[in-house]
Amino acid sequence: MKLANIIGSVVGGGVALITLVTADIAQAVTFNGSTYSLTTTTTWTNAQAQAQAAGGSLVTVNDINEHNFLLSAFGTTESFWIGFTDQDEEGVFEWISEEPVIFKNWVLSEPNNYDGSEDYTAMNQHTAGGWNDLNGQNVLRGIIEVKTTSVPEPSSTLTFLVVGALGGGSLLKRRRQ
Ligand SMILES: [Ca+2]
Ligand SMILES: [Ca+2]
Ligand SMILES: [Ca+2]
Repeated sequence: MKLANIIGSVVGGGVALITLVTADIAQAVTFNGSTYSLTTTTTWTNAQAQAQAAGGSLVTVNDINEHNFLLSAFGTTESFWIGFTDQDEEGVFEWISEEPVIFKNWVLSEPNNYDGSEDYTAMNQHTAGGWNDLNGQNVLRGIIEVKTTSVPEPSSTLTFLVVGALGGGSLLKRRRQ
């Protein structure tokens, strides 16, 4: 959430919104090149929309270190939406950020796609840090992850764009590198 958005909210006079925004900023924490904060209490899809509006997505838990960090930063009792979903293909959970699936922390017997309608993952379910697939219409706060370390643009991509802009020869140019 940018300062301009906060000012906009103040000008707009949304008292409830201001309170939530302030709380999110207070909880923003950083770890290993990412900044984390919380969405409002809402459905998975809306939580993901809030994360995208903040420039990121619902958290991708890449490894045990990030998992442990999340538990220390946000606690082990409240359940939070994370960015793990099988909405595209039943039973195939993927990160909404499209990062590779390396780490998982399902609790025993999960994911179970209960009632045939569970495609979205929450952490701190049944156990500290444990994952469970839920119906996305449940309302929880979600953990937003925004990458704060920018990856420098590869020079080859830059050359490709310049050559392309000049009109032609881009494939040839690219192959030579
Ligand atoms: Ca991550
Ligand atoms: Ca499912
Ligand atoms: Ca489940």
